[in-house]
Amino acid sequence: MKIGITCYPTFGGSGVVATELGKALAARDHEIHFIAYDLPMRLDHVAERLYFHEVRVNTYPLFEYPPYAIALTSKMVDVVRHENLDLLHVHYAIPHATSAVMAREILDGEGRHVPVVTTLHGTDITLVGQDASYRPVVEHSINASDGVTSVSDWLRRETYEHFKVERAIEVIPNFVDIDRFQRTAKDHFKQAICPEDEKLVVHVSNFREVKRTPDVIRVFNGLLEAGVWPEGHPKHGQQGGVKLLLVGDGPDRCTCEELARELGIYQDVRFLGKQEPVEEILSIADLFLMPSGSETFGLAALEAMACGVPVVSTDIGGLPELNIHGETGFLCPLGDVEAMTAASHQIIANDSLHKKMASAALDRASQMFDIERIVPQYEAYYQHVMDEQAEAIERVRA
Ligand code: GMT
Repeated sequence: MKIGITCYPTFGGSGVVATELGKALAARDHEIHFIAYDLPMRLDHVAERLYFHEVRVNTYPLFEYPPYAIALTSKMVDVVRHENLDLLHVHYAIPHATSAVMAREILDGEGRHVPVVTTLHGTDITLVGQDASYRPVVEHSINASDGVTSVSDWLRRETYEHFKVERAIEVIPNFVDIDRFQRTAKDHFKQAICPEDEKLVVHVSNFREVKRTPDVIRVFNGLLEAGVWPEGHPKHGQQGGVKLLLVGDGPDRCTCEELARELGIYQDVRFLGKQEPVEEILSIADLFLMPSGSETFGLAALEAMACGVPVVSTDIGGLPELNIHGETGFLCPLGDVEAMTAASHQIIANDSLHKKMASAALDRASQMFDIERIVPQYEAYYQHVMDEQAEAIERVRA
């Protein structure tokens, strides 16, 4: 198939999923055309059957707000016409689904029928999409898509609850490349970050308010105070024994830096900024923290689990579909720093529990969310949508 993929190219789960999906589809002999305003973050190498088309927004003194959705629609039309695409797959409804539906209408007028598949990812449904300034258009674009998928069952239910959507929504969960996200020895980091073989807690996010990153600092502070030096270590019983690595950047980073300074723990926290490849860091972690206020799936937690890292997360959104309480980690009430600290301490201060959870995390990631299992679900869904459209065209002709 020849597939056009549109996503947000910057840091963020939907862009990562879209890019990894495109790369996997290209490896499975499909021709993939990314259509976005910038090169997607993880589209970091040239490969056969992978193409990138940049959307350029022409500015004009009259435009206070450059009309990106229109420029994207025009680019989609152009790429479908010249590359003979079979299908457009857009990730995150705003404005991608709207542009794709409009592009489809323009192309329909030329006798080209290109179905649109929309994947709902997160705040396009749970937050931004519900704002009155977007809602009617989001609702229309979902209903007008030829196929709609969501990344968790919870998100599917939320969509039905908050929007007038009658069409079927297929749940296709996020995925991870088990061969790439693997556990490795900590050796190369030992001197630089944990010279005394301290445990490593990791958090990866875009530091937006919804990620509640200051809670990561507070939980980590609680762990330091409790102390996690293993038995037999000369410092056993003392405070410390753990370091925190923070990957990513965004609005709350400064707040987190200030909080770490205020608590006097800045020397135990490393702010690494935007890092790729993230698997190098996850592969040496002992615990992953995700205290989010809203999370439709939690891709970063899945990537950690694939590296055999137990997860302490909030018990919200799609997270319980990923992180199994008491097996792959713990689920705690939203904002309950004490509970998250106790859960984290329980895992990293107890070697046998840690081992058990690490192995359960890896098993769950590989048995349920391996790329080899999920990508064929997208292929089958594309085929289903294309068959349905072909039948509908036949019916009209007959
Ligand atoms: O919706 C967002 O706020 C951003 C979105 C993204 O595009 O980065 O994240 C969502 O999509 C990810 C990939 O499907 C999920 O793993 C995240 O849980 C989800 N984020 C939220 O729901 C906050």
